[in-house]
This record gives sequence, C-alpha cells and structure tokens, in this order.
Amino acid sequence: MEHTGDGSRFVLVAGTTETAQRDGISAAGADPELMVETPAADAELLAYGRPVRTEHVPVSPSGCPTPALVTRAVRELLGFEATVVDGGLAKPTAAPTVTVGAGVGRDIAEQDPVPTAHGAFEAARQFGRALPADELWLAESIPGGTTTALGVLRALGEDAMVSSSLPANPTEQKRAVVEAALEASSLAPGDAAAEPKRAVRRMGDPVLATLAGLAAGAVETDTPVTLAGGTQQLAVAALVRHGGYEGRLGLATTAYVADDETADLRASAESLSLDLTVTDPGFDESDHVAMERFVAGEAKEGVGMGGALALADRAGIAMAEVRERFAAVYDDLLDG
Ligand code: AAM
Repeated sequence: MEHTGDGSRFVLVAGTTETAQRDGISAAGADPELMVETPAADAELLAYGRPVRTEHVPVSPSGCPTPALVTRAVRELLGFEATVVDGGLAKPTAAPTVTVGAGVGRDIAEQDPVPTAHGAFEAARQFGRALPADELWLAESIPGGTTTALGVLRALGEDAMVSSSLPANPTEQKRAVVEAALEASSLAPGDAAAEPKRAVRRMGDPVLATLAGLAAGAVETDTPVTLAGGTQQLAVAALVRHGGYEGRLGLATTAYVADDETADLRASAESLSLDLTVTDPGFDESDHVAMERFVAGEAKEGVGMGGALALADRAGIAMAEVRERFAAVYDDLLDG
C-alpha cells in the first residue's frame, strides 16, 4: 500500500439495526440472515481486503458488490489510515475495532431501540476529541440505515428524504415504519429538535449515535470533518447541528446518491450548511460486472465510498485508475 502521508484518517463505524430484517427494506446483503453479517465483513474488507472471520463478501440479492470494495480499492491506491469503530456489530469481525459501548439496534418501531445511544455518543465524542488526525473522514456500514436515518430526521423536525440501497426506493414503507416508530416513542415530528441524543435513541440506530459523537468531538477540537456517505450522513449532520454546532462540516458522496430523485441530497445539504463534494466514479464507462449493478442504481453509496472517491480525486488519481483497481479487487474475491 502506498502512503500519501497527508494525515487523513478514515473511521468506519459498523453496526446493526433490526429494522433491516423487514422484507424489502434493504439490499445491503444477499438475504436477511447474511445482512446481519454485512458490517462485520465490510470492516474486514476495509482493513484486510478480504473476509477473514466472516465467510462472504457482501452482495445485494442481485449480486451488486458491497461499496466496501470501492473504498478498499482507493485505500490500496492512497494508503490512508483506517480505523473501525464497533457501532453495534451483531457478528464477530476480525478487523481491529474501537469499542464505545454501542449495542445492536432494535427495530425502531419498538419503544427504546437504542438504549446504548447516549453512552456511545459520549464515548465516541471523547475518542473524536483525542484521535490524532489532520482530517477525519467518517463512514458507515449498517443495513437498514437509511430508514433509521429518516426516523432521526423526522424526530429532529427536518423534512429531508433518504435514499436507498435498492434501485427502487421503498419510500412508502420507510414512511410507515417511521410513523410506527414515532407512535411507539410518543413523539410528533420535531418533538426532539432540541434533544438530538433522545432523537437517536428513540428513532435511530447505534451507528448514527456513534458517528454524531465522533463528529462532535472532532469539531470541538477543530479537526476538519467530512461525513463520507449519502443521506444517512445527513442525519448525522442534523444531529450535530441540532447539538448547537454551526461551524464547517463536509459531506462527500457519490453521483448515484446526488442524482437520486427520491431524495434531494443537494437541497438538504444546503439547508444543513454542509460543504458538499459529489464524485462520479464513471462506472458507466466500464462494462465490468462489478460496476453494472451500480449503474443500474443499486447500492449507490456506503462504507465511505463517496469520501474515498473524493480523496482519490483530490490526490489527482484518475477515476479510470480507481475503476481498474476496483475491478481487480472484485475479480480477486468474487470472480469464479
Ligand atoms: C453497506 N454494505 C453494503 C451496502 N452498504 N453491502 C452491499 N450493499 C450495500 N448497499 P439501506 O438503508 O437501503 O440498507 O442502505 C444502507 C446500507 O447500504 C448501508 O449499510 C450502506 O453502508 C450500504
């Protein structure tokens, strides 16, 4: 691995929410059982470039590979530092992890789905304050995470809509789940606008709580933060803004999320005053099987893919080179 030595550190928060077990809500795994393992496998892919304790490279039901392979490919080209935080993993991972006390997230239609949210936020905040880095890039892996992100946005009174790992966003189903969650927590939209930790505990997931803590700790110590991801990171940004922080915050995502008409990422990023970077990996210029499902609208983002692409772009690496390395990583793991 080469080293850019520019002091950028990638932090992947990997965890779970049982909300993902609902039929048709997520494509971040081949089936509901394998989905539980996706974040543990994504962490291994980022750290080692292959599954170690987990048995499969995560793919969607139709075979779209995890975006972790894109992030890994860029990491092999750039050599940026990467740290994994356990944001509520449900399966063992062989990736070294930092613990913040985050437990598995339960379905948000239950009354108290993330009892570990407050503790994880505070522990992550301390970690974010202390972690040496010139710049932090915060990434996520949590199947079902766009639905819990919608829950948090509504609890905070933000009207942003979320994207999806599926080509056809199940927006009505997500709205219904969030309605049920609001009811279970006796909340109306906006009721938790002044209480971000309550919003994430009652309506969110452990990864969002951990990411918000990391971002808060970093901004308190003037470390520049870029949220690497799509609409789930809007919920993280909203948690940080509703916590009273008004300074600079970046959001780096893919063209696939930015162009998703079922969400409106650009408008939402603007209303949360985020410095937005959108990068198009140009997968449509390839006919490699690893890329064709992305071009068909699957996955779109995840495991910091948009942030990794932005780092590559900033380092002057052509997207053709990123595509080539991604294809090589895919062929090594999944071809034959
Ligand atoms: C993470 N690992 C993935 C993956 N993601 N592996 C395969 N496909 C993905 N899409 P949703 O709310 O629809 O489940 O989308 C969010 C999930 O998809 C997150 O885990 C994100 O990192 C991505």
